[in-house]
Amino acid sequence: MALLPILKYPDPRLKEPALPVTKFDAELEKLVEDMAETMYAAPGIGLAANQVGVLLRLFIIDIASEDEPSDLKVFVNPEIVELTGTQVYEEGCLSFPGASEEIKRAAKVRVRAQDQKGNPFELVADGLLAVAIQHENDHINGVLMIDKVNPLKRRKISRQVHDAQVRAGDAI
Ligand code: GNR
Ligand code: NI
Repeated sequence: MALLPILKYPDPRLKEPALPVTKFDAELEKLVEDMAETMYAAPGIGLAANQVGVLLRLFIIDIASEDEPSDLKVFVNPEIVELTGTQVYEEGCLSFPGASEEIKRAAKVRVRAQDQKGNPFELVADGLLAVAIQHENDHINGVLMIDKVNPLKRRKISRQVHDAQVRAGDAI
């Protein structure tokens, strides 16, 4: 197991669309394990492969709360096949430390994907899980939460990320 460095906005690699996974091998399983360790350590409720610099169509999600057993969901080559309704949720992103913003998305999603062994599955989700699936699916298409908001909120997010980096001592 290994902790992977998480790319931060405005790293240009976060804007690149990821490519389909074709090999379901030990290397993929190791990547999923390392991503899970990285997500839990952050802590976060989701992580897309391109956030750790791997341009593959793969993300993981675990929305279980601290007092619940972990519930890791692995989505390889996901396809959102149905979006219904709308909801607004105050989102954060591990690539935007210190920032959060209300984002409007579908209330309910139907997604088809494969697990890390290549087995296909279909899942219908609402609430936070639906938000997380849409957030992570955006990541693997090179779309970030800052791309979903108006220019005013965009400036707010940029400032929040910048200020958080200054506080962390890793920006000039
Ligand atoms: O940890 C995360 N929390 C979160 C909260 C509301 C909506 C989306 C998210 S995803 C985020 C982790 C992350 O950046 N995944 O890409
Ligand atoms: Ni994110």
